[in-house]
Amino acid sequence: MTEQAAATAQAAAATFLGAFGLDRIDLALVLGSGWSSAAHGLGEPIGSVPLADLPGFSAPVVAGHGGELRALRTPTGKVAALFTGRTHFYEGRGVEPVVHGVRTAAAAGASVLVLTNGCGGLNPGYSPGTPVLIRDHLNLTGATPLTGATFIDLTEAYSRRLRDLARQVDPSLAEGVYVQFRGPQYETPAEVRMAQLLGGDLVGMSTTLETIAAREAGLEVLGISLVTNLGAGISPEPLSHAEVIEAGRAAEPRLRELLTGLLERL
Ligand code: 8IG
Repeated sequence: MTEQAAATAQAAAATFLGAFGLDRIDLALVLGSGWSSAAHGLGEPIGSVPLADLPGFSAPVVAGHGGELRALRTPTGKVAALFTGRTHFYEGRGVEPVVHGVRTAAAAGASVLVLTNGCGGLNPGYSPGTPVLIRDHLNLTGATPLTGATFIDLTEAYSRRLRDLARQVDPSLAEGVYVQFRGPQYETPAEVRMAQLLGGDLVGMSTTLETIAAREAGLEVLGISLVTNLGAGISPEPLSHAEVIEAGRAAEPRLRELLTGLLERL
């Protein structure tokens, strides 16, 4: 991370904390496609700021990818910061804006980061609407948020402790390897077969760069994907943004229980 990136994250954290008279947060949660309605009403609201009002952030571009940072109190009295949207690598502004939220959460004192996303499923057994815990990832973006000789260990990038905690809430949760492509186009059927051959279970356009930045910052990471569609070519249907929205709607009760149970345990 550059000194400039660290300073901007510090400034954003100070602005956010100052807006609500908080001295620190305990954890942060990033909502991906299909997750926002499930997170509605989670915890006791403290307040909310538009991301665009915080140093280093700009408004997200995709409809349904909201752009607020909310502070809320969890049932155990911890303070959580909830990002209702994220910046994606495919927006073309480079890696720094993609991981700025993670760095801001770390600068604000968070020790745990929950990253959620909507993604394509590579395993035909994952029907749309299935949440899957991320066990590991393949970063196929060719990018990294790290600068210089920053040798970060990713052996357990996605915390086993947090995955076990999530399974206490929902023992039926599957676990898989998340493959990040740069996007914004979805994969071709040949790319989907490649990702399957490489050991992937899930394909998406987020999360891996954020996880790398989180591990650099010392955050413990829980990644949860909502499979919203099968990878291209697995089913004869073309991919549509409408099915992404619909899968989120259908999965809402299960995701809400999962997030609620997690907040009771984190
Ligand atoms: I939602 O099938 C969603 N995001 N790369 N592939 C990729 N990203 C996605 C997909 C998908 N579905």
